This record gives sequence, structure tokens and C-alpha cells, in this order.
Amino acid sequence: MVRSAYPDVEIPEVSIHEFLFGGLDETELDSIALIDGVSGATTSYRQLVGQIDLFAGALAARGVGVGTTVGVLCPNIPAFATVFHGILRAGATATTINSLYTADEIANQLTDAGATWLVTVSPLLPGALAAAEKLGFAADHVIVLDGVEGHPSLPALLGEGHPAPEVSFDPATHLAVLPYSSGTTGRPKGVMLTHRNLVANVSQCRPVLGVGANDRLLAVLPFFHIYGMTVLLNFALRQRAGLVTMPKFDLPEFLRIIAEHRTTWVFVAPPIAVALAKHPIVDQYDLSAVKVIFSGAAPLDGALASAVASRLDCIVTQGYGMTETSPAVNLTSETRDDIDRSAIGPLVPNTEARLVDPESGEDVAVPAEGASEPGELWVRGPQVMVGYLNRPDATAEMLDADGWLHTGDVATVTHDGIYRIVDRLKELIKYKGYQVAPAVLEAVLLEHPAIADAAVIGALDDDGQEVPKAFVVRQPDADLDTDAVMAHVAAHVAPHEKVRQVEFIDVIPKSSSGKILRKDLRIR
Ligand code: 4UV
Repeated sequence: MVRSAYPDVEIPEVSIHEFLFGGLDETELDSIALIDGVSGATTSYRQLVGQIDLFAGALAARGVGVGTTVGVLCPNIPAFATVFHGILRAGATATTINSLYTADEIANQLTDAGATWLVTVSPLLPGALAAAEKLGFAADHVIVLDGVEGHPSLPALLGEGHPAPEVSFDPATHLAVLPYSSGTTGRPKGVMLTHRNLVANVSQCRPVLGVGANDRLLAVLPFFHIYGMTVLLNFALRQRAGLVTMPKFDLPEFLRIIAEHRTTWVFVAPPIAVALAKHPIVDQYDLSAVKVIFSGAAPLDGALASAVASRLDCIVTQGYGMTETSPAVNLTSETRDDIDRSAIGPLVPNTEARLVDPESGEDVAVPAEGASEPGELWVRGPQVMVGYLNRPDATAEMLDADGWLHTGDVATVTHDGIYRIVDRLKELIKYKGYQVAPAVLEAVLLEHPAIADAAVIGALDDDGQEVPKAFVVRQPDADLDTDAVMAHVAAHVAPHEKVRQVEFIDVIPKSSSGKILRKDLRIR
């Protein structure tokens, strides 16, 4: 077992709201918390805190509080911060929903999470309303921030002027958020994260990443996903930095916003790093303010990272973690230029890890020089989830009795505590850093009458990025080609979940118990 080399940090026993906003001084209150990257509109910390209180008050006036779960289907706009922290301030739990989801996927998450309210924006209203209708929500339970007839809007709710409610709960056990993750296997499940989990993970990032009040962080990675939620939204606000929001990735707009708002830290997933390294238009923008490009959510190739660093003349560093760990487990400080860019770096404070040989169940030995043999990474710390909502079976599979979370990722470690992810045992596919669950796609494929059997794994595209690939067994005499398979899946799932490669095969390799042998498919 290895414990983080960082000294332990104190994790205050307070709500995430108190932790982030409780200690703001006058200078900090007047500084800029959020900048809308598209319009340039700014929100000060004072305005943000005021709006959070009013939103919490409006929710409380409607009976929303401890025990209520509110769905948040909203892209990265400044109002996300108001809504998210307003819900938590009111004592309710936020289940953040992928803005790309289909109406069925939204409805599934709302149902599974037990949500009774939904907050959204007018461009996402068709999917939101179709889902809300399936669940039988009244129109006044669907808040449309930018205002649509028949639904409460953000200005109207804030304008009611209700003060923030007095709520009391135990931050160590009260659920703050329920983001969804498929974990090691199966369909997405609600990840139960407490106020303490969120406070802990921001506290664990603080000594490692040198973000401060003079920094501007680019927030294009979605706040609904744990990376954006903790490492961008919450961490940036605790550091009193300015968050520049971007609702969706578009390379020229991304470059324009970086240049115009002189962002100093840009948080990306590896496919954006590919664009930064390779795309000719990158040279047309003044990116000189960028100090750090921070990558996470999927493996970052060392040569790619070096190409970005030299092209932008900046530091490239990375973080590793998962929804189930709030998420940060490993972070490389921007000051550690001794660490290879393809490594995920050291454990964050208060974190313990083991690398366990999946065959023998023994911990791998850490050599005096060089890297260890690979082993499954197990982690323990205050950022580890309580479990999956209503899924004791899935929780027990991932979280053992001693509190070790079995990540399903395979890593090596050096004697000085530098980790590197080298493989993945679990089914999960990362497409552009988004989760894609093979089980979801396999179920969609099997609905096609011409498909006898199917399996989905991650394969690499020409840029070395992971994409979902389907192996398909046709029904006897069926006339089915690659395009038809792709079109069928595309019609039923969100854009990031589309199958992007297809291979026809005679039989899907399976174990005697009927489990798909994904390893055999990967070897092909
Ligand atoms: O549950 P999830 O979708 O969570 C994430 C979390 C990402 C981040 C990003 C920056 C951080 O500082 C941080 O702490 C966490 O994506 O997917 C979890 C799985 O994604 C893969 C790995 O398989 C996880 O189990 N993954 C995440 N980060 C990396 C990674 C990475 N740096 N290198 C390789 N794989």
C-alpha cells in the first residue's frame, strides 16, 4: 500500500456551499467569478453568492430541500453555477445530466435518481419536456432558465426575493450530487457523492495545482461531468479564480475565447490536445496567456503532450480519476517538470493506493528503480463515493469491505510514487473523455432484426483516440452493411455514443458463463 507523499490536508466538516463561499472577503467578493465566453458578460463573486441564495430561497419556497432530487440539464453557462450551488444550498441533491442525452436517456436518469424537478435551458427543451412528460412532471417543475411560457425562469425565481433557507444536514453523509457513471460494467448508475466528498476533493487539489485569484480558467469541459464539476467549477471558485464558460466545443470559438479572455489554465480532454497539436488554425490566435494545458478523462500520449507544450510554449500536465472518486486521485502539479507527460503523477493528499495483480490477487512489488509490474489500481480516501444509488450489488463489486475502490484501471508505479495508467480491465469506453457504456450499445444493436449477436469495445482511430467499435454477427441471409449498423445505433443514442467502427464476425467470443470475452476481440 502506498500513501500520498503530500502531507494530509484538513477537510473541513462543512457543506460545499460553506466551504466555497463562507470565507469570501470584500476584495474577493468584488472579483470576477464567471465570464460568459460567448457574450463576455461577467458575474462577480458577490453577484454569484447573492444569486445562489435567491435561487435556494425560491426552491425552498416550493418545498425543495433535504430529500428532494433535482435534475440539471444545462450546458456550461454562468447560470450553471447559480443553479447547481442553489440546489445544494437548499439542501437538495443535484443529478447532473449529460446535455447530449436523448429524451429516453434523460428520462431514465431522472427516474433512477428519483428526481422530481428539472432545470434546463430552452435549446434543450424538446428532450427535457419529452422526458418530463414521461415522468409526469407538472410544467412548473421544469425550470427553463432563459424563460419559456408556462415554466418558471431564472430571472423570475430570483426576482421573488426569497432569502436562502436555514437547512441542516450532516455533510459527511448528506448526498450533494448524483452524477451517473457506468463504472466497471453495465448501464449508468447514480454515484452517491456527499458534501464531504466534494469538499475533500477540492481540498486535495489545492496544494497540488497552483491556480490562484489572478488566473482565468477555460471551462469548456462540461460541469455536468465530475471533471468539470470539481476540478473546474468548485476548485476554481475556491481559488477565487475566474471561470470562462463555453457551452460547447468548437475549435475556432475555443481559440477565440482563449485569446480574447487571456485564459491562463485550459482544461481539456485528449482529443482537444490533438487539435491543439495538429490543426493549422491554432497559429492564427494569440494563445500567449496560456500557462498550463491540463488534460484528463482519457489517456494522454506523451508525444502528443510534448507537441502541444512546444507549440503553445506552455506546460502540459494531467489528472486522473473517476466519477466514483469525486474525481481526483492523481494530479501532476504544473511545477513538476521532472514527471513524464504521459504519466498521471503522484497521488493527491489523503489518498492511499494499491496495485493488485488481477490473476493472483497479490499486491505488485514496487522496485527500487524503474516502474513496477502493472496491477489494478485500488484507491482509498475521503473522495471515494458512498456507493451506487439503490445498487448494493454494483457497489459491492467495486467497493470492498475495507474501503478500497477497485478502479478497473491498470497502472504501474515507480519507487517515488509516480503512477502511469497502462490498460483498462473494465468495459468502459471513453470517447472524447465522455463515458460510453458497451452494455447500452449492445442492447441497441440487438434490437435490430438483422443482428443475431453483437459486442462493443473501444478501438483506436487514426489519431490514437478511443472510439466505440461494434462486432456484429448478422442473422443468416441478412443483408446488413456497416452504414446500416451505424445508422441504427445513431438513431437511438446520444451523438457521443455512436458506433464509429463496425466489423462483421461469425461468432462473438464468450466464456462458458456467457460473458463476452472483450480481450479476445481487442486482440483481433
Ligand atoms: O468516471 P469518468 O468519466 O471520470 C473521468 C474523470 C476525469 C478527471 C479529469 C481530471 C482530473 O483531474 C481528474 O481527477 C479526473 O473521466 O471516467 C473514469 C475513467 O476515465 C479514465 C479511466 O479509465 C477512469 O477509470 N481516465 C480518466 N482520467 C484518465 C483516464 C487519465 N488521465 N489517463 C487515463 N485514463
